[in-house]
Amino acid sequence: MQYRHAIASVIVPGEGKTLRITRSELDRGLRGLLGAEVRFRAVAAGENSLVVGTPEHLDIVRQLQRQGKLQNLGGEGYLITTVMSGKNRFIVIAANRDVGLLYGAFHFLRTLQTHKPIDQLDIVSAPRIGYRLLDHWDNLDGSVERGYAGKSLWKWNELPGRIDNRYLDYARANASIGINGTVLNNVNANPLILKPAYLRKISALADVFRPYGIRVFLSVNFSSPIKARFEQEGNRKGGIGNLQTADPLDPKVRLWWKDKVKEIYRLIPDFGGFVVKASSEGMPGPQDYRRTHAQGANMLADALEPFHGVIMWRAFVYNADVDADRVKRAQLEFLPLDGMFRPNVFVQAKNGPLDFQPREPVQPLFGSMARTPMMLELQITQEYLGHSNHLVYLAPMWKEYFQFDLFSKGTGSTLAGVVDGSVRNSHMTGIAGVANTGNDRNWCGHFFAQANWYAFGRLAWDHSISADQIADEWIRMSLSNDSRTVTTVSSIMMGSWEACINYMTPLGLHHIMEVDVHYGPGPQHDKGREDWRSTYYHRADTIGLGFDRSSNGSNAVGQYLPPLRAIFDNLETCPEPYLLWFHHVRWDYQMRSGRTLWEELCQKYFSGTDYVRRMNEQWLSLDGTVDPQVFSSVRAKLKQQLIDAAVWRDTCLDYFQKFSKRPIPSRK
Ligand code: GCV
Repeated sequence: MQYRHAIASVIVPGEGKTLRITRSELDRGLRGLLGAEVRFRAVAAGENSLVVGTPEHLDIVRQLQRQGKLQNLGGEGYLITTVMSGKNRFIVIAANRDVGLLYGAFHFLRTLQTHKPIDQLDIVSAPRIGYRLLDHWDNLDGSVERGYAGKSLWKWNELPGRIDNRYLDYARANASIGINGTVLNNVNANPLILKPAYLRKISALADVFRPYGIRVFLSVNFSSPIKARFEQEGNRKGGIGNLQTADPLDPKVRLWWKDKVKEIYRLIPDFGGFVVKASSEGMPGPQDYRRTHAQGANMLADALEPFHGVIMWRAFVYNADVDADRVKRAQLEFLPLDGMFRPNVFVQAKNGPLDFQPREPVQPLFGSMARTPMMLELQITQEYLGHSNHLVYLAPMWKEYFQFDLFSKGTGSTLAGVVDGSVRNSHMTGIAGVANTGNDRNWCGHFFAQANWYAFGRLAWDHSISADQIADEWIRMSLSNDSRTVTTVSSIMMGSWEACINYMTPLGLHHIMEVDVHYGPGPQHDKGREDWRSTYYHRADTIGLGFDRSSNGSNAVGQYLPPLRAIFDNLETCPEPYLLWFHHVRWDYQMRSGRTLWEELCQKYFSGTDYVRRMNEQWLSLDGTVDPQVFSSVRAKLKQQLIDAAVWRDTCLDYFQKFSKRPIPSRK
């Protein structure tokens, strides 16, 4: 009733695609939420209204502009404020650009849908990070690397002729959380993506996404300019050109890329740029020609620079032949190049130095690269966290990473501050999330995996929002505003990540999953390349458990800045969540709880599994209060999660017990 009274009409003047979309989102959203038709008017008509516009279209917004209220909004920010006009109350959504209005409209709809008061609004919101991208690891054959939600959303065989309706819903969903770019294809890039036929398809997608503020980016294969000679390697190394080399210093190669980039911009004037996985996991790169990452990245950056495109050069590198400790490799290869990259190059690193494990310390490169914009890569798809079978709410994990202090400019140099540019006063800022979307009916495989897509967008926009708040919003919008439901679901979600760590890799264990599929436990795995073996990482023996990365071991701790390196180096001060990441610890070592390491390990595995049992019970208590289809699909997934958690617990404890030779303590 209150909302209906406050929104007797809606005024969104002006033309253009983004404004039309804003109007239609408000129409659709308000009709659903208010249960009534929405009256759109050209001008105010002596009633309470929702008024949406830029200074170009509305007097009331020009006034706000004169008062300096639009000053800090940039191109994407917005404000939502209450303005009295005589007896009438206007809710004004104002922005400098149309896309800000779209974001503001979604914020307003969220406010209603989560049942927040709207009588005295005073919301100012602008993104803290510039590039907020989803990275799709989608292959051209429709498969998705590490995708657990069906096939790729992109129907390459139908494009550009047919525009699937889902592209629009994809754009709407992303715009509603502030995502402003999409990398369409896998970083293990097939060079064919740069063929003219594909570029036309991509251009059609870019046309769909553009009015939603979403720009298109591509992953490119460094060997693209060379002849397709290596098809037997699954197209990883072959190219689409006719050159003999992809050497970044070769003038013909540089020209090839310049021409290709021009061709792209002719079709897609706002094309965003390239992501490059080079000299990494068998992908070609500058090192094939004895050139550095900087030389490779700069060649591409030079081609993109005239069009304001950027390079996101990944730092996901490791080489067992060179290093005794895989996690050190990125810093060893990249730190010497700090300051040598062109201004339109990001070095893009995963949150941790290994590979999206359930928990890692932050990649030290974020602290040490002082003169290169660092882009953060998070993984929304749950490669190592139970795929789309396990309910694991990732916002608490991402918050932990964001809040991790790297001490690059003294205390308070958090990862969030490095990524949003505030620590180093830099303006090139970016974050990417490896998408968990696919063509499954529910988009993400697990209903609750949608919460992770949502949370990624919300945190990319504003990393200061709490994980609780994001869960609360998502639950209210996706399930129910009923307070018991909200509290129960929130409690399931909030502890789910820690539970997953506990039943998979507690106390800093890592990379002990089954090989290749990365789903179940595989602590015994001891074959094939060394740095893919579980035994390489856990180092269990009769003395103890864990990888010694202290100054007496691989000295990976030395890659962190003081005082962090000393804190991690010392067994007594190393935070217990990272203990076995940094230390080989005796089985009888006394933990802060008073238990021995072995007892603590058992306790963690049991507590993780117990939490999943409680999640099952809590969910069952919601029977009848949430959508029945959602209820039954989540119930089935939670049952599976409990089975899997117990398998993890029992496999790992049985295996480690062979070394500890201690009894598994009876459970309390
Ligand atoms: C896209 C891990 C994954 C690979 C992935 C790679 C990467 O190794 O298992 O599937 O490849 O990371 O991020 O490049």
